Amino acid sequence: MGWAGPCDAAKWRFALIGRADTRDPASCAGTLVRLCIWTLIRIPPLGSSYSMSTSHQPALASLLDRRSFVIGAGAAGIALGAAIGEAYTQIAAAADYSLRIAPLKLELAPGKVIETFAYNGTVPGPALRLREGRQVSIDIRNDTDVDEIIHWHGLYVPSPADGAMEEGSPMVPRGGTRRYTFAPKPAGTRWYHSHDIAGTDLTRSLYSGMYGFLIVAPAADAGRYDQEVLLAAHHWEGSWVSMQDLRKGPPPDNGLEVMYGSASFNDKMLGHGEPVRVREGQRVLFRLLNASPTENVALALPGHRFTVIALDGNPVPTQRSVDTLFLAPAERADVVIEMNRPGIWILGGIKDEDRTLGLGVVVEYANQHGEPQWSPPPDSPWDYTIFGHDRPVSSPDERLDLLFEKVPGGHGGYNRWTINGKSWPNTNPLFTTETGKRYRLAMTNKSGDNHPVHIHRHSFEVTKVGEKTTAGVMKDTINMTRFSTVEIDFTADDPGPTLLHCHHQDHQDEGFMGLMTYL
Ligand SMILES: [Cu+2]
Repeated sequence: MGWAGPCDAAKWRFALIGRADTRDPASCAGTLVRLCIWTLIRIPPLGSSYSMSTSHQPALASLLDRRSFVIGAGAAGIALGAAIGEAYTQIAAAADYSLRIAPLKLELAPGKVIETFAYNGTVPGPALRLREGRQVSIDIRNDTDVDEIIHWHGLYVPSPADGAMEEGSPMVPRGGTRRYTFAPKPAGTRWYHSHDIAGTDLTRSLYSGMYGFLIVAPAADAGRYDQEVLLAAHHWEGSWVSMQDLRKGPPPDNGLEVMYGSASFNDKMLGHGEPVRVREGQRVLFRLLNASPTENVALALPGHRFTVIALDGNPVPTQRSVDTLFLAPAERADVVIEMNRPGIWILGGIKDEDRTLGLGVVVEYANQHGEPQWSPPPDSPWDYTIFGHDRPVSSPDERLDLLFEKVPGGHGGYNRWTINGKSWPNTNPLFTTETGKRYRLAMTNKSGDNHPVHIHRHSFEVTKVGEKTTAGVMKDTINMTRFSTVEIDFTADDPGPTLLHCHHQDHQDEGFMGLMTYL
C-alpha cells in the first residue's frame, strides 16, 4: 500500500527544514519539493479509482502550489517548523489521547460499504472532551501512505500546533507519529479534522472520514439539559461533474464541481443507524456539526423547534427558536430541542434529495411505534443577525477589504478562486496586523457560489450581514451566500501566521486562501 516512488516527501521536507537558515527557500527548497510532490502524485495511491487524465495536469499543478509554497514559506516559518518538529518527536510518556489515521471500510448502510480514511476506526473520530486551559497531549499516528495533518478548528493554539502547514505546523509523516501539546481554549463545541490538500482526489482530506468533535468544557458547565447528542453531517462518494451538463443555470464557462452519492449523520445513512431515543418532556442538547467537504445543510425536525444557544461553539447573545437550522461546511450549532411531540420523526435535511442521499436520523420517543414521519418545515431563511445584540459595535482601528472572485475553469476544467485578484500562494501575505488592534474585514463575495470563510486561531464578531448590522455573535466560520457582503471584526490577539480560507475543500485547494501575519 506504500508509495512505490523513489521520492520521500517527508525526508525531503525535514532535510530542507534543517537547512532553512542557509538557503533561500523560495528559490531552492520550493522548487525541489514541487518536483518531489509531482513524482508522488503521479503514482496512483492505494491502487484505487484514482486517475489523472492529461487534461487535469495544469489544474493539478496549481493545486499543488499550496503545499509546495508552504514548504518554502520563508525562513522564519521554516525555522519555527524545525524547532517544533524536534519538540514533537521527542515522545516519552504516554499521551493523554492518541489518534490513529488509517484506511477504513465504512458501512453507511447494510451492504453499502465505502473506502475512506478515519481516526481510530470510527466516523466521526472519538469525541475529545477537554477541560478549558488544561494542557493536553495528543499523539497522532499516521498509518496512511501520504503525510497528514490535523487542525484543531476553533481553538486558540499557537501556529506550530494549529495543524495548518501554511502556518508552519509540521505534517505527521506517513508511517510516523507526532505529538501535539496545547492548552485548549475557548470553551465550546470545536472540532478536529484533516487539513491536508485533497486536490482532485475525492477520497482525501475533508472528503474522507477524518473529522471528530472536540468539546472544550468550561470551568463550570451549567448542564441544563437531560441528554446530549452529537451529530456530524457529511457527504460521501464525491465525483467531479460539469453542472451545466446536468441542469440549466450554471454559466457555460463554469468548471467542475463535486456531487455526492451518499450522505450521513455520523456513520450511518438515514434509517440505518440507531435512532436518537428520547422521552417526552426532555430537553435534549444537540451539538450539530457540518463536516461536509463542500455542501451546506439545512435541517429540520417536524413538529419541533431548535433553540439555538451557541454558534460555532460560542454562546449567542440572543437565544432564538427556529424551525430550520442552516449550517455551512465547518459550522456548528448547539441547539436545545424540547421533546414535546411524541412520535417517530426524521431529523434531517429539508431538501428531499439530501434525505434521499441519507442525510438524517430517526428520533424515536419512548413507547412510540410506526414509520418515521417527515413534513417540510415553514419557509424560513437563515439569518445570523437574529442571534445578536441590536447595539452598535465599537469602531475598528482599521478596515480591510477582501473581494472573493471566481476564475471559471471552463467545461471539464477546474475553477480557480481569488482574494483581491490573487490566488494562493500569491495572496501571501493577505494583510498584516498589530497585536491588540481591532480589525474589520469587509468581505464581498462576487460569485454565484457560497463560501464559508474560516479564520484560524481567532474568533470574530459578526457586525454586518448585507445591510443588517448586529453585534455579539462570535464565530470562526461565516457563510457568505452568493453575491453578498459581510463584515466581521476581530482583535489581533494570537500572534503568529494565521490562515483565512474558504472551507469548501475544493475552493481552498483552488486558491481561496491567504495568511494574515503579525508585525
Ligand atoms: Cu468557497
